[in-house]
Amino acid sequence: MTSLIPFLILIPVIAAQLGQQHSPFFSLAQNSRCSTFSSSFRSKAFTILDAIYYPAYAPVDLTNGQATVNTTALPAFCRLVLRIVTNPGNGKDAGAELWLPDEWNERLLGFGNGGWGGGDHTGSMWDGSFAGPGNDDAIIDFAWRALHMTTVVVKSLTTEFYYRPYTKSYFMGCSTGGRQGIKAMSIFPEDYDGLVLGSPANPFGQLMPWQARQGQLVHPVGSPPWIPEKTWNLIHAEAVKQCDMLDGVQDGIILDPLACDFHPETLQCQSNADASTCLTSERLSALRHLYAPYYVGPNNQTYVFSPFVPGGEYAYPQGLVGEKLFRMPEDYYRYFVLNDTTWQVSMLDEAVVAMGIDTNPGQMDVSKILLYQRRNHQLRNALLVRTQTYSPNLTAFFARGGKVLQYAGWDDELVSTGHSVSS
Ligand SMILES: [Ca+2]
Repeated sequence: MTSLIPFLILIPVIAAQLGQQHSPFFSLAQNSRCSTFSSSFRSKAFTILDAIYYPAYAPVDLTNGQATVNTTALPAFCRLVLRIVTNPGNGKDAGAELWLPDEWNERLLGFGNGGWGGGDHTGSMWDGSFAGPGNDDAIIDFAWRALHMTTVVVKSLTTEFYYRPYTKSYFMGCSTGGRQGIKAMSIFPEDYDGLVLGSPANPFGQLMPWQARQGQLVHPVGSPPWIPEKTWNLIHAEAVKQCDMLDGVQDGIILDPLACDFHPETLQCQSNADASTCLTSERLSALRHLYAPYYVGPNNQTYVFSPFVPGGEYAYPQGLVGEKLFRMPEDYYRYFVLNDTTWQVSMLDEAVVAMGIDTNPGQMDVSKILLYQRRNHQLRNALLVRTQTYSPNLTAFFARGGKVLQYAGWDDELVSTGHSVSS
């Protein structure tokens, strides 16, 4: 049994106003119920590791490698620490928590993960080594299974705890959490009635090579195309200068970056210029690629992912084009796709890109995204010959009245916005 722990908290939504007082007797009863519940409700589907009652406004500090929770602002609740069996065949399980407020409005709210949330709790949320090599159960749990199994269990537990069922179930997630929500809508349309999804890391098999490629365009640090942070500031000022007024308000904000036809060549260095005050031809070339959609394949006909947009230059060096290469793509190919712990991002080529998309590890993307059709199964001979439309198929979710809000940040330094914008 491995220790894959997607840190999912499902919180029955708090009905009471935070300032509302509870009677001492009521809290005492709830405290008792919290402590006895774990021994009164047993199932092969899960284990309750711990049950802790927090009085109203008690300190709650659960900060660890994957989550930051440190507050005194919560009403009284019972916290259940769970292990959810995700593969009964081999005992594979995943971690989750269920928070049950004393006063409940009969609604559930699930929270998704970020980064490699779904990895080992003892490591960083950016460490994907939990997945391999060859840990298929961990990959499937990360892709979709742990969330679904957890959702099923906590719905049952909540009903038992309150002696009545929930009326609505909601989900919130950003980045990886956004992808989790899209996947849930697609294959388990009954799991949630409404979802709020931010900057979904989706399609993951296309996001990963794009993230790797953005870094490769400027690395290594100090090489001719490398763009230092102070130069990014220069580029940002120029982008704002060119496009701020497109929205009619001079406020330093480019309201619609897609309307901005940014020409960074206005910053091109003239002969004998100080390179810290302008863009060399190598930097300018890198910038053009960073701000252009990522295509691969014969004649660059196959779309992979959307680009950075003008206006976010103060954020981009904090992410994919910073001094330290973003780790997720390397771990994705090492542990999820290639089972090769020596693989490095500098080895990324179009055959590896195709391999990742074709493999779709754990079926984590909402559908088999057939951007590529390989002529045979030899990686070396992978060819990119076909483009198909991305189709998440959310018909069943919407047919039952499901609702979703999706948002993205134009200046997101890790997940560009084009995947959330229809044109
Ligand atoms: Ca403006």
